[in-house]
Amino acid sequence: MRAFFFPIAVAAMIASPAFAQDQTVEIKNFMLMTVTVTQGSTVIWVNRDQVPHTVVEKTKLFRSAALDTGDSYSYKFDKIGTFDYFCSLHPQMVAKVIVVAAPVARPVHKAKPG
Ligand SMILES: [Cu+2]
Repeated sequence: MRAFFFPIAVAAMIASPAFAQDQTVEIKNFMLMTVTVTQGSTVIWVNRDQVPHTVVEKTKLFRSAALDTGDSYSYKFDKIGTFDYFCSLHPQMVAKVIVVAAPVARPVHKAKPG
């Protein structure tokens, strides 16, 4: 009946959350996207519209130049928090980047040998 025992370490690996992960945000149809990333991640914005856009944080933490079609801008988020940003050319375009704590790394305990 030993087939009932599954390796615990494998299950733990599958369940472990991702750490800092870069995320790409497409700017389309005059819309910015709200994204949630872990601390230390880089967000990359790519303009998919046929008009220029910018990404500017409300307190000027980051501020891109005008992005033409296909241009991109990236910013690394080292601080936890909620960052409101907008397009300076179209101020109705608003969204947020929400930065959450990266999970603490924990060693995976091996199952006791049978
Ligand atoms: Cu815009």
